[in-house]
Amino acid sequence: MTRSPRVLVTGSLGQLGTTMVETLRAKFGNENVVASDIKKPAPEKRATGPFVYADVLNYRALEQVVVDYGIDWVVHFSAILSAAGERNPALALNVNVNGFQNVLELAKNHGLRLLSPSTMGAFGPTTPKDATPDLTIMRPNTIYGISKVHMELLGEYYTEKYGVDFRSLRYPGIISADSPPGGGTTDYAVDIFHAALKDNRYACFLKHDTRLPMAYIDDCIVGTMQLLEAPQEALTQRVYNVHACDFSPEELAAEIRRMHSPDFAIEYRPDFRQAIADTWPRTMADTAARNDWGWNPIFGTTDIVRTMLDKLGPTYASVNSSPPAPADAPAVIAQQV
Ligand code: AKB
Repeated sequence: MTRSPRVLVTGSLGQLGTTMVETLRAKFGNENVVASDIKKPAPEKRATGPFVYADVLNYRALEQVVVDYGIDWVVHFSAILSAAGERNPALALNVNVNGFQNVLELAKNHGLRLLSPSTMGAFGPTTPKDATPDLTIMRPNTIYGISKVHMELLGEYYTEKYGVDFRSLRYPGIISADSPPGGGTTDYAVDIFHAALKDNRYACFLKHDTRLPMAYIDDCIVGTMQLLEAPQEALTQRVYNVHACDFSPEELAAEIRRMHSPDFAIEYRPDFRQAIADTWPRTMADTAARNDWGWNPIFGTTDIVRTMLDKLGPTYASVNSSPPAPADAPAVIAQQV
C-alpha cells in the first residue's frame, strides 16, 4: 500500500484502545484512524481525530463506517473480559461471539486486515501451566476463554476458506497508568498501585502466590503494532502467545514496599476471580512471536513498578495534599480503587 492505511478501532475508549488510537494516529495521521465505541468520549479524545458511535453487534452500522471512511484495517478491541463475563455470560457471549463474527464478515466482504486480540484466558485448567506453548490443550472453563477460543478458530477458518487476513495475539495481563482496565482478573495489578499511593494498603482479590503472565502497556502496544504491520509472508501462524514478565501479588507488593513505602500493607481476600486465575498459565512460551514479527518486550516487573509509581505518584500527591473533601462529595479518583 503506497498511502497510509485507514484503520478502524472498536472499543477505542477501553484500556488498550485509548493508547492504541494515539499510537496509530502518531504513525498514520489523525484523519486515517477512526476511533469507535458505544460510550461518549471525553472532549480531548474527540479532538484528535474522527470518532464514531459503532455498536459491534450491528453489522450494517459497522459496514457504513468501513464504506464512509474507506477503512483498510480493523483493530477489534470490543470484548467483555473474564471477570465481567462470569458476572454476565449472556452479554459476554453476545459481544465476544456475535460482535467478532460481524467484524470477521466485514473483513471478508471488504478485504480488510483484521487484528483481534486473544488472551491467556483462552487456556484452561488442563493446559500445561509453565512455558505454555502456542499449540496445546485449550479447554477453558470461563465464558471469556470459550469465546476467545471460538474467535481464534473462526479467524483461522476464515483465513483458510476465504483468505481473510486475520491476526491475533494472546495477551497476558496488561498494566497501564493511563487508562483503567475493565472487568478482568488481572486488574489487581493496576488497582494495587492506586491503592498504594492513595491509602498505602490494598485488599487483593487473588491469593498471595497466584503467579500470572503480565506486560506493560507500552510493550503490548508496540507488539500489537508489529503484528498489525507485519508482512503476511512473515506469519507462520495466525495466533501468537506473547509473554513479558510474570509475578504474584506478594512479589508485586514486595516491589512496591521497596520502591514506594516499606509500610505498604496488603491483605488477601480471594473472591470468584481466584478460580479464574487458577486455570491460567503461569508463564507462556512466545518464541514464534519473537521470530516471526519481532516481539521483544523491555519492561520487567521492576520497570513496571517504577513506571507506575512515577506516572501515578504526582496525581495522588496533589489529591493527598488537598484539603479533605466534604463527607458527601465523591472521591476524586474513586472509580480507580
Ligand atoms: C482479564 O483478566 O480478563 C484480561 C485478560 C488476561 O485477558 N486482562
